Amino acid sequence: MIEQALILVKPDGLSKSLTGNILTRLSETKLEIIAARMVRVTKKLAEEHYQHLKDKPFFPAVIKYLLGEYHDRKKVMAMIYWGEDAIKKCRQLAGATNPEEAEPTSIRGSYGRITTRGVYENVIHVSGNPADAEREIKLWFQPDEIIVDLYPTKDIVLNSVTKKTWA
Ligand code: IDP
Ligand code: MG
Repeated sequence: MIEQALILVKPDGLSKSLTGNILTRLSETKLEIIAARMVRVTKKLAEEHYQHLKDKPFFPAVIKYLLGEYHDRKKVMAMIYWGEDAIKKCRQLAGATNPEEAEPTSIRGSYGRITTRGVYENVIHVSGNPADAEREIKLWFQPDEIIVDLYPTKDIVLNSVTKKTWA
């Protein structure tokens, strides 16, 4: 099935200069990158992204992790990978959630760690299933930032909206 997956290079991945290594590993999938942007993550975005973990004891720490509060790089690289079985292929290369249990040659097995605070710093996020992918892609991207029409859109007319443009 042709599907799409949201991929995030998390703050530890950026801080450790792993973007190139991660993209090289993901290129083994032969999937297409159909959107990419650097994001300064807000608390609201982080909490919405990890809403399924909100009752877990490690939730506050995972939010701080995604916000970049444990790293010198307060940013995340967000991408959409698109193609046959995109979610399965990307998750396979990413490896298990717990970096100690991840296959050693997987991305998380190679570069992840468990911190003394108990956070799994596993350098990359990959959507878990098509429904999560849709929810997450709509959180991280606007339709005109994606070069393929993934989901239905609508046109709205905005009045008196202030927008930054080049001076
Ligand atoms: P996933 O990223 O493999 O889909 P999720 O269960 O969706 O795993 O968890 C989201 C993120 O929360 C993980 O990638 C990891 O950074 C963190 N996390 C998940 N479970 C734990 C845990 O038991 N302890 C510490 N951090 C965790
Ligand atoms: Mg998940």
